[in-house]
Amino acid sequence: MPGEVSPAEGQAAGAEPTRSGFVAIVGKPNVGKSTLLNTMLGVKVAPITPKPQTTRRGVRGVYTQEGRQLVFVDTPGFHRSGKSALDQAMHRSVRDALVDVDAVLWVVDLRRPPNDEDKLVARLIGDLRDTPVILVGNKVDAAKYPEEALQLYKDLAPHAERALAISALNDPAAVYALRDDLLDRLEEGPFFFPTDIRSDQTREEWAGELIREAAMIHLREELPYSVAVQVVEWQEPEEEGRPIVITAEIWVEKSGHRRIVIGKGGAMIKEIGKMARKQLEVFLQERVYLELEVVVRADWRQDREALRELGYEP
Ligand SMILES: Nc1nc2c(ncn2[C@@H]2O[C@H](COP(=O)(O)OP(=O)(O)OP(=O)(O)O)[C@@H](O)[C@H]2O)c(=O)[nH]1
Ligand SMILES: [Mg+2]
Repeated sequence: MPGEVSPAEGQAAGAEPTRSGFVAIVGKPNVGKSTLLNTMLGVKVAPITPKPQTTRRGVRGVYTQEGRQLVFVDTPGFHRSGKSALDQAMHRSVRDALVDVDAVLWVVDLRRPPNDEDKLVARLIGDLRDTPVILVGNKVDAAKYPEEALQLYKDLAPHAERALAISALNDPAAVYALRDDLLDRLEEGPFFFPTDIRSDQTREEWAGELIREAAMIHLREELPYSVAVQVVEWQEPEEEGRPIVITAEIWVEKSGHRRIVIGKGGAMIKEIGKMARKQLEVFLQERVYLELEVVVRADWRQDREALRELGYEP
């Protein structure tokens, strides 16, 4: 994996050698993996929604501090695989993320005891022999019996080297303590990303994820899962005071879906656009004009070519 990106600057002559490492974040859907990543980095690199299976590709988030670089790999929630090509691509991206990493964070939801999906993840990481696994019990802020729950998860991962209870959403200090622990154990190695880089996504991919996040939050039932977003144009303003113009396609699988995403008199697409634009403006610190088009791309979830275009194919 590290071979894919070229080592960056950061090793000044005579300076201390740099330290670096990869950390995979895995777990079943909706436990808070992407929230944990975003809190670790202090910026929003990954989309978060209350719905399971939000993350679809293994996004890398980079944290660099004083000669040390941690590369986190956020992964799609590991779930009982459906038959679609998308489901299979998501599974592969979890398995790929576990190859060649220096540590694995297994994130679980302490509000509930383990279920079959957690057991699936436990089996997956149980096969890792030489990689340290840290069990991260998340959502402790909302858990009734956190200690009991954490113990049940520990029983599923007897090889985990430690277990902790945190709230990725509400207790950044606990997340930073975990980050410091990971920084402390880094071994000597080159930086894999330039020091000012926070993720391996292009700005278009990142913006597309924020738009998809807004769509997933607004849509119901099966629809959040049949939507994909492709940013097709990004125009920086030519004059001061003008907005950045971002043009994106929202892909749906059927023309019936298209009608729902557009909504009565365009009400739904307007809401989605408003939410996405606000988020984009917060992070870009600039005005944004968002142009959204809903496109029917029949059965894109079964279409390997479409999955490649969307970057979902690992
Ligand atoms: N109460 C509470 N909610 C949390 C916490 N962390 C995350 N959440 C919520 O859990 C939901 C899922 O969070 P995500 O970060 O998208 O979860 P994920 O594991 O990345 O989900 P997938 O990408 O679908 O696998 C969101 O509604 C978050 O706000 C936490 O510490 N406490
Ligand atoms: Mg996620």
